[in-house]
Amino acid sequence: MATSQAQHLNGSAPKTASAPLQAKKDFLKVFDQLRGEILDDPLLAGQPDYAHGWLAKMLNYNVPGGKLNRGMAVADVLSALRGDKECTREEKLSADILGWCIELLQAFFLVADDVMDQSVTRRGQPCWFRLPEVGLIATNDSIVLEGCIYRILQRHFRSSPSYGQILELFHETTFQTSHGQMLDLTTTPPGKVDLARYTVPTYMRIVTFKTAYYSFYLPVACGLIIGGKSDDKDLDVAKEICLQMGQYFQIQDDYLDAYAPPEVLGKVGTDIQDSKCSWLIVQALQRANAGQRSIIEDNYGKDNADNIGKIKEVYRQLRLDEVFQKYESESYHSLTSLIQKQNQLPEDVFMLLLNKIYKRSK
Ligand code: GPP
Ligand code: MG
Ligand code: MG
Ligand code: MG
Repeated sequence: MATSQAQHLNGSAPKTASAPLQAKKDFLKVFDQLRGEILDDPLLAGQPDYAHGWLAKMLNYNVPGGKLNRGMAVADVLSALRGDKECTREEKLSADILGWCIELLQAFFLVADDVMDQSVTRRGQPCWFRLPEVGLIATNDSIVLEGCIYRILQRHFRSSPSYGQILELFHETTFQTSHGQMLDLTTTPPGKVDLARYTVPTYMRIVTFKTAYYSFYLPVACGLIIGGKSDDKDLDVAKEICLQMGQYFQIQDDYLDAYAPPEVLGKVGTDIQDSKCSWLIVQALQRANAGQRSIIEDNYGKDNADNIGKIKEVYRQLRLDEVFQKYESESYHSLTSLIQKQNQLPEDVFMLLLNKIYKRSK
């Protein structure tokens, strides 16, 4: 993917306060290019203006407005692999294109997840399906978002020796994530709350599959592929660390669902009324006395401010905020030692990601 005549970029960018902002701007520029390619896709030739307009609006609403951590991680992994050596402009572009494919995958998942979770807001705006003109068209839009990934991969990677590996990676990750989502949903069939299901092993399987593979292993594996360091041993080491990091990330997500102000988080929590197998309820059930357990039985999974308030009061009595903070610092230390223990890949490949999420507030 790299060419020797390509202009060189310094992997270790100057550490000024505006460097991350500039990196985000550069990454967003690549999105402009890819969006143009999708809108002008020859397979859609002749589409009516209103369909073209719908596609443009749908992409703008759902793809670029997040933290972009996953997408930008591909280029971060590549520069961590290179260390002091430079990566070419072409390699950086390949990393950013794969990064946008991950952001498209994330947009596909989130549009669908918000329908399934009956969420209200996402990234500080109404969920896409909540727009009166959208509704269940969002279901098809999520499929369109997924389709865009494979149009981009074909256009930009078809002639690369890694094309097959990249395709397999995206397909396997989607399969794993859909399994996680299935567990998330079937552990809590609508209208039925079975507290006996909310165990630590069940919880860990849900979060590993629904979040860790696509949010951490996928970006790192993409960076390793672009950087030419993706044999089985490299990927095994990356997988072990990334899955643990992804579990920690989803535990933060579950904690923030109940504890973060929605205006900071960009979304209103729905886990209590959706009776999710969330980290908080698993911890609460392990610590609750008989009275608290009966409050949980009577109020969990009910979409009413009074019921939700009673569950939050049990969380407060059990000091779950302190339990979480202790877990968070233990998790950071355990991840750091796992990262330091291996010699297969540079520590920065993982530490850059970990430091971006440690003690996050959104
Ligand atoms: C996060 O769950 C997991 C996903 C968004 C994956 C969805 C997978 C599909 C195949 C649709 P979450 O519901 O806790 O996320 P959030 O809190 O952001 O709604
Ligand atoms: Mg959700
Ligand atoms: Mg969900
Ligand atoms: Mg959540």
